[in-house]
Amino acid sequence: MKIENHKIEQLRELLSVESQNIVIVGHANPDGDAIGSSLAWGGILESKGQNVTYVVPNKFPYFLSWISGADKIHIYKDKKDDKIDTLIANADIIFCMDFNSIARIEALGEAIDSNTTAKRILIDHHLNPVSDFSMMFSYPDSSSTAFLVYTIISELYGADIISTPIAEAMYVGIMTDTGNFSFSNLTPELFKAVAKLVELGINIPKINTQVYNGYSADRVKLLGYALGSKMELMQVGDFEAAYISLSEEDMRSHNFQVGDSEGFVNYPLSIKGVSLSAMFSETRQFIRISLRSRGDVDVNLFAKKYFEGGGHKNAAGGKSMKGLEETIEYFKSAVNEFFK
Ligand SMILES: [Mn+2]
Repeated sequence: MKIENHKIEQLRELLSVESQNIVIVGHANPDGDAIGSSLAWGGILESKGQNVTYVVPNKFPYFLSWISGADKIHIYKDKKDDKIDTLIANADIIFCMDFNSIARIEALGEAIDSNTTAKRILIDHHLNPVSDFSMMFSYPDSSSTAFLVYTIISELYGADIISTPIAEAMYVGIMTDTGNFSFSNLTPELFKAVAKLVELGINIPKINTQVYNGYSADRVKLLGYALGSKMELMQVGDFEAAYISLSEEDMRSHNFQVGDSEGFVNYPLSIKGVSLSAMFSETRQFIRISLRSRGDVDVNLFAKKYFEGGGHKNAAGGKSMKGLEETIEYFKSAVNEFFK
């Protein structure tokens, strides 16, 4: 990943004015990368004398709440929020982190859309960004937005400006979006960045424990139930797929908290031969779909074609307004059509 010099210089110029009102927005159902990259980027801007507000469209998982600055993040909820609307209206710059289209952040997107004065800048690694932005740092070959933020900061100010808490936030994004360094785009530059973060004082075992070993017992039982009772396998020719479905009742009976089903979709891919995994989670408004794949199986295209979604080639998401059973039947016929 090479960030063009003129973009860095444009950003430097823009940020040379101190005390600007800056709003940093992460995507809906924020994950480790959305939260980590937002807090890392905002932390640097704060250290440079900017007034920074953090907003996400809805709650983020509890195992991310230890990250320095997480207590400052505003949750926009589904309806309008006057306090945050005012902050957005008074913003000089809005940074959009880890998503590729204003439409993806629902009610919060409408608030941003009705604001006409702030510059909107995208920092993201998802495919096919929509050109809603005055400036775009869109690098789909970056394994995470947090790594992109690291690279931008290194170019702008040098990596030595990064404090240990900011380095931790970055590492959370890098670690979670690469599946603990097991997915694609694991470049030498990424490991050099991680080496630098270690130099800056991060404690990898500690971060690993906080993110991956900080679950409730109910969550671990829900995982057992999801894999033991709710996973199905299917085959189209020699193409093998698996899916998990969780109803609202399944989640309620396991005292579901936001983030509890994070990562479930990865487990079916550990079955030899399975190259597509899907998870369906029932919410009040729609069925949320998470997709993961191996190798050339392109779930970005699949999600775009059938589930109003997208993301990356091997990790994408989407939704369905049909009921849970109907969505699963639709998924099966879609797999039959797309991967035959
Ligand atoms: Mn990401």
